Amino acid sequence: MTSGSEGGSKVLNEVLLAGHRRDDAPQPDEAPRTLWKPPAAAAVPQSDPVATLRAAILGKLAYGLGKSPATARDRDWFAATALALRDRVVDASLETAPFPHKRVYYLSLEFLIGRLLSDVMGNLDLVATARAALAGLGVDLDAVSDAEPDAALGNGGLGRLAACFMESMASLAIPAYGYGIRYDHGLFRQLIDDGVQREVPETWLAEGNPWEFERIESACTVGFGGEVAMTVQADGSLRRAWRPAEAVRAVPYDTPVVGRGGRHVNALRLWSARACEPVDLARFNAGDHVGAVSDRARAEAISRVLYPSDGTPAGQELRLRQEFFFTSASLQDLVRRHVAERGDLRSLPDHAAIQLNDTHPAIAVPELMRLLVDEHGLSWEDAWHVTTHTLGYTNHTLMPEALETWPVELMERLLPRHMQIIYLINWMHLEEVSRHRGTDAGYLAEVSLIEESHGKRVRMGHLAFLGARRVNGVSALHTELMRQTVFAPLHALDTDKIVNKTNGITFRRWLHNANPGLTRLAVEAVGPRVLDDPSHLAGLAAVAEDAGFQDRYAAVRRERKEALARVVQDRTGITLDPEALFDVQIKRIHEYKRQLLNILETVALYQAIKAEPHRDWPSRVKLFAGKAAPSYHQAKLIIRLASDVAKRVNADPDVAGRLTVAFVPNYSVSLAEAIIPAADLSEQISTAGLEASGTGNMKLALNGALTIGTLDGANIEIKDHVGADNIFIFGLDAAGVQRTKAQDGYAERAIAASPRLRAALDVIGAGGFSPGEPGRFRPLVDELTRGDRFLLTADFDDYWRVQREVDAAWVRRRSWWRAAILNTARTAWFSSDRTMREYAEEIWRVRVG
Ligand code: 26V
Repeated sequence: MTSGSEGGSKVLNEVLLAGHRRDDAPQPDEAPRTLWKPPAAAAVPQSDPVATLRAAILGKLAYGLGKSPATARDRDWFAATALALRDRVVDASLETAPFPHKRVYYLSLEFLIGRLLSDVMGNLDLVATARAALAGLGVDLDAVSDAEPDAALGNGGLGRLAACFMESMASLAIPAYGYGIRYDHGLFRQLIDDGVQREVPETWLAEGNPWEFERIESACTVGFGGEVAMTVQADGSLRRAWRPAEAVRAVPYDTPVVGRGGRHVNALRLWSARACEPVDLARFNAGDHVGAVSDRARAEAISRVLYPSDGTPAGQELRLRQEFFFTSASLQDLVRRHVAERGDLRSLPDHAAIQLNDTHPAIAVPELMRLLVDEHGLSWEDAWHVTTHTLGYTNHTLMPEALETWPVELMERLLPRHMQIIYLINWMHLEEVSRHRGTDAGYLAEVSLIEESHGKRVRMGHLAFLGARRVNGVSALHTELMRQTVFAPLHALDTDKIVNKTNGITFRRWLHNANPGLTRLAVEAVGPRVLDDPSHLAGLAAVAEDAGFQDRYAAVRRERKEALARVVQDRTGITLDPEALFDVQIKRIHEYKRQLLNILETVALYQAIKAEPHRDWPSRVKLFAGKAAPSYHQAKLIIRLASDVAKRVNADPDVAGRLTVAFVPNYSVSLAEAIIPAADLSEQISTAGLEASGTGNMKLALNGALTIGTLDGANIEIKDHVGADNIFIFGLDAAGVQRTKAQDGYAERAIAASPRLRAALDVIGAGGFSPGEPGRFRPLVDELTRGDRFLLTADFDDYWRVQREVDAAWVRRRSWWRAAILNTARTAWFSSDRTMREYAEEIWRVRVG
């Protein structure tokens, strides 16, 4: 502050201090009661990092937020701290090479980020400094961290993966932009009313977002509808131009993503939809005040809410508008950048790699073609070469109901030029296929971009496949199944195109930040280099049998379990015993993930304990958390069953101290960060062949939970890494699932052969957990007895058997801790740094670092 501003600051101080002092506001030890001034930055010695950061925070509190310490709430301290740290990130970004040879563009409809404060502090090595800076003001860093809302711009695994990838790319100094939508409202908040899920809007932006920069100068326009005009060029050739009927402004907001050590910063660029005209003045002046803003409401609806469907194709026009909106804006942005930097768009593949996270941005194939051909005058052949050497496509599920297709009629109405381009791509593709493979109509129908079985629809997976240079699956099994099932006909045309990239997770968030106690132990055991290179975790194997180390490892777990018990008590009123085995299943609620199998086993265990109360049952806590899509009735019923079982079991003195069940509401990234370090057992029990990868499985194994799981997704690779002795595998494998499904009546036979399963189904079906409404859970029991699409009945007995092995293993506590430590020691490969290096080398062909 200069002396010239002193007078002004006096006035400002009076304004600041006119606010009410809250009784619970922290009383800062340095602030005078009457006149408070933020310390002048120049007066703080640079050699004192704590004082420097404290001054920066106080400066932001005053001049960024207009608040004094006396009136600041935790939320204000959070914003001030974030703004102060953002300055440091900006400083670091100015060091980041502005003109890299090649950039990655990661297009994703979802980025499930969670909180950013501890990420940023951790990567800037400022956690201790920030803690001390705030402590000197009487403010607790943990309370400040908790005041940050989660950025929940995603549904589950796919969105969280995008967030892990962004962090890893920054840490590896891979020049990258993440592109997505800045939803005003992220994933709904889940309330559980007497076991029933209720959705309420999430409001992460209600008090502003200190991390982002609005970049109005980089806004662009996205069109919809209208028609395609044809003009004859001077040379006699035809040129087509799309004349959209409607235009929406796309305004970008950049969130800097800082990598480990603050050496590299990338941007997450999220688009917000804005009307071109804020109000229709003619209508307003004619007295139609609502109609005057209706176009605006329609335009801005595009970025209003995240679709919570998690895979079930929404089938709604707004979803297609969201997909095209962010894809078009992102492509326009990167094309403009390329032209500015390099001039000729034919060199785009040398300088840009565009990754499509699932098919949500698959409209990029015709949109990039349109930009290149219609807007920039490239020949079709050149444009197709550029497109197919720039795009990559990641598939995240093979379940038929989750594969995106759009009605041709809708595409023609909303994106007429794109539909023409899709037809042209398809025509050329089918021509070539028939030249090489003959004209077998069945085969041609399988590889066509247009599915004609129930109305004409565009297959977005096929479109992405044709437009991409590489197509990848997310685990070894999933990639193999891609080749053998959904993409087999296309795979036959180019057997090099499908590659595997097993998913990973960022260890900075999921180990270092979420579990500082375990991180400290690892650093003590193998040295601080483990923070930069997780392969050093392998050194923990040497102390896996060391009783002293085991005790410290167990003490860290114990402390996290006590902390989690407080959270669960708070949210549910249920008391957990930290001595018990914490058995957790945390993920979206889906029939294929088989939470119901876990509940059936819980019910069977409850019955078994009641039948033999004097047996030595080890004490177990069954913890569930996860959201159901709002219209997914079976999933909501599964939540209700878990809650009803919890209510009855927890109230029954016969099982007290041996079995406790809790459904923890409103699962989120932040809740995951609290649960994962406290978990002893990780439930990964999907029907084999259906979970593409899973990433929670990796987070839990890394934190030392033992996995009970099927041979599905990345569980298989986790088993390969941790060793068969350190994981509990049960049930049918993917081939066994196929064989069993081919046999009629397998469910009936399985139920007949298992008295234990029968008894559990009987008590649920008869209303044993819903006495006020005996038929409540009939739909769940009916699904299992008539069809059982996800083979719960086929796997139940083996699951029960292996759960009893878990009981026995838990009792032999020394060997349990040995296995847990070996899980931590042997999961380094699941770092998303490894995944990103593989993408960089084999898909993007971009330099790392
Ligand atoms: C959604 C639905 C909804 C309808 C019923 C069937 C079904 C099947 C799958 C999905 C998920 C859609 C895409 C997705 O989120 N995939 C997830 O991607 C993660 C990151 O690659 C991966 O770890 C998960 O296994 C995969 O389900």
